[in-house]
Amino acid sequence: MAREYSIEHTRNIGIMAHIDAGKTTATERILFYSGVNYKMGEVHDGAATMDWMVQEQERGITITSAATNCFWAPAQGPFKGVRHRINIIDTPGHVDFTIEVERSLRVLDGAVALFDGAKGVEPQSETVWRQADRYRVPRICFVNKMDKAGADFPMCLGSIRERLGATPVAIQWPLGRAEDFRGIVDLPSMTAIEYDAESLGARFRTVAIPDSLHAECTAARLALCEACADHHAAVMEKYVAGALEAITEDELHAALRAATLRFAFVPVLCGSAFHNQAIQPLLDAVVSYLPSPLDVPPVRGIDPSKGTKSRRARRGGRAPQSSRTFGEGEDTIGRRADDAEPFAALAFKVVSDTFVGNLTYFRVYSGTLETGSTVLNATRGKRERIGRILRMHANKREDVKSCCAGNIYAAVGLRETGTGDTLCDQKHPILLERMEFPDPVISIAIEARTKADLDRLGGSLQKIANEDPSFRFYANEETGQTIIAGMGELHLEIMVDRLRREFGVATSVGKPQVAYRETVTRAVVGVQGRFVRQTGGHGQYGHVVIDLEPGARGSGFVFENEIAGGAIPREFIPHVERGIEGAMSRGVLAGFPVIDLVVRLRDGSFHQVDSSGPAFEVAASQAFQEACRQAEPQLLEPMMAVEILTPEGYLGEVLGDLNSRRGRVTQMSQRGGLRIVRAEVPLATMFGYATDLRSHTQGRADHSMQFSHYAPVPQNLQEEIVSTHYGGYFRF
Ligand SMILES: Nc1nc2c(ncn2[C@@H]2O[C@H](COP(=O)(O)OP(=O)(O)OP(=O)(O)O)[C@@H](O)[C@H]2O)c(=O)[nH]1
Ligand SMILES: [Mg+2]
Repeated sequence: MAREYSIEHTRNIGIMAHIDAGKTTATERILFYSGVNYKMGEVHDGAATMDWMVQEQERGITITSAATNCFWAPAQGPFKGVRHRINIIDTPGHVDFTIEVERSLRVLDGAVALFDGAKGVEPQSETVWRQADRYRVPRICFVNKMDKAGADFPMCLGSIRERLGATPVAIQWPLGRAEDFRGIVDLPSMTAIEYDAESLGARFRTVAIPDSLHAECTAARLALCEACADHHAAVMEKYVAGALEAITEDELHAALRAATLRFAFVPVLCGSAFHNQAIQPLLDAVVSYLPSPLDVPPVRGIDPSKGTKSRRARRGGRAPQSSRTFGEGEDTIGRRADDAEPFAALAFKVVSDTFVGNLTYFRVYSGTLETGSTVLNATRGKRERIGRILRMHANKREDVKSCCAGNIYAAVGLRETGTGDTLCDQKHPILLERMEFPDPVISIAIEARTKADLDRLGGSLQKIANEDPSFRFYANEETGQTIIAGMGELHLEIMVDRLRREFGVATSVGKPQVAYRETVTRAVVGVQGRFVRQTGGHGQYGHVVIDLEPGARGSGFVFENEIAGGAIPREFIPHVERGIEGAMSRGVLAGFPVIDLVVRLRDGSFHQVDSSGPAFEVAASQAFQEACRQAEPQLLEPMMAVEILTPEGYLGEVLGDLNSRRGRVTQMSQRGGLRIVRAEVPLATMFGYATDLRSHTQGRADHSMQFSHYAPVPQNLQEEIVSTHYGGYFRF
């Protein structure tokens, strides 16, 4: 099969940043300049190609990550003039949709981190930066909104250094600032470029660097050469000799590429997406410095017939700590980004589409696949026939006959495949590392309005849950209500809206509730669980002895098997673990999920005839519940990291209000006339905060908040919650 573009000339990139930094606007410009779109879609007109959902268009925010692709031949750099295929994923900035960033990072090779030029690094940018660190995704930075009043490029470089702990190296310098912003100075070539407003920035011209900028740009180029010296012999030689003028553009581009791929530093560019300035050099930089699939290590997996690595249930509501793939080890298999290798792909997103049914997005790591062939879903041990393969442009699609290594596609009509599943060649099975998803922190009760609504409710919720692994639903057995749970108020609001519009299910909605957790505070040893039934013929027998101790916060559930000498036969051990996991979903204190503990299976006994897996499950569950009762259980509540930007004059009100919400201020700083307050506040007191803050400060303060960690609930509140919640609201 012929491939249109070699792997070397393919880029899979994501655009990520705090809410409203301009990711979607930048992506729209990319599609315009690369010739995919003939018109520019504006977010605030509800016309952006990438924000195609109604809810996105109404609110002017991105909710779900959208994939698209374009072609670009850079005007400079090591690949000058060579057409490249760029697959782009535009991600949402709002923290409630962080799952979208997480799953995108898993399948991308490189990323563009965007910043608001007047604000520098904002909280959600910090979060996505750490996520990208975890997945080892090389990145470049683009300081956007240089046309805004207060835009300050050096301030942004400083905040990248301080807040992200990264080493920013400017490769451009802004030409003018705020309303005077008109282009950039390209530091490797020391040329200034002005963008023409009439042609929406499509035309540009080279102008002389204004005298007023000469000193700044010369200093910035010196810093660039110094940073590049370590990554290129010729640059080093000339730098040491003081022959800065002699360092060529090509040498600098080569050094920049090497340094970016090695995570030595991050190149920083600037521009204004909205005013169509300096997007083309951003595309050049994507091709020049970000990796092709060949530049990242081969993906690793395990042979599915050999079972999974030691299991660890994460119930802490915390983002997973896993790396992109399994590490290199004896029992893992590597797959190079090569069409000749056996097929291996990861499904990272499932969308139910009104026209074509289930659309499963996947990233091909190795090999090729033709339509009509059958693959193995190694995660579920099921076969799937690939009837249609599509290449996606936001919500538009193009049929392709085959797909090849290093690209992103969507398959139509897969029945068995969920987010995070591995698809592979049946003859060469491989299981890539699963994705882990954060657990919901808030929930609300919903009730169908009519009988007809009720009939459709379950199926519709199931469809939404298939798409979004951070969304859950279940029935509250006590009240008969349906509970939906997710990452924040906005997340749930959007889901209720989707139920109504997409699925035609009208619901009434209750008040949001916090997803509490339970844990234990002291270690107990030698707790017995015994399940014995003597019924007529075949009986039941399971017996375990366990130790239980508190685990580190965020550690989830760790199970250690210390059975030696066959006190419990090997085949029953997984049942013991499953029994405990089951019991953990409903704690002994108030029925909330139990997290952060270590269970050690020490001893037990069995019966030659009567013992069975289910009997051991029951015994383990009983032992666990008893151990929890003895281990002083404690209620945990989600704590939010809140950042508030307020004019000095409202600081008193803001702090007083935080105090009344059981908040603890962790840091205060200043930027211009604004105070930045960072605090840790229990989620339970933060519902409706946006409205309250607006009224306290006449709409002049701004805030953002994200889940930080679980912390013990103060004793007096714990008693109150336990007495009102017993029966368990949450079962995930
Ligand atoms: N002044 C100015 N405004 C911009 C610029 N880029 C984007 N905007 C505006 O900022 C707002 C947010 O832009 P989006 O592109 O939706 O931002 P986003 O990062 O995609 O936002 P989310 O997807 O919701 O996280 C819109 O009103 C844009 O018109 C820019 O360069 N300058
Ligand atoms: Mg967006």
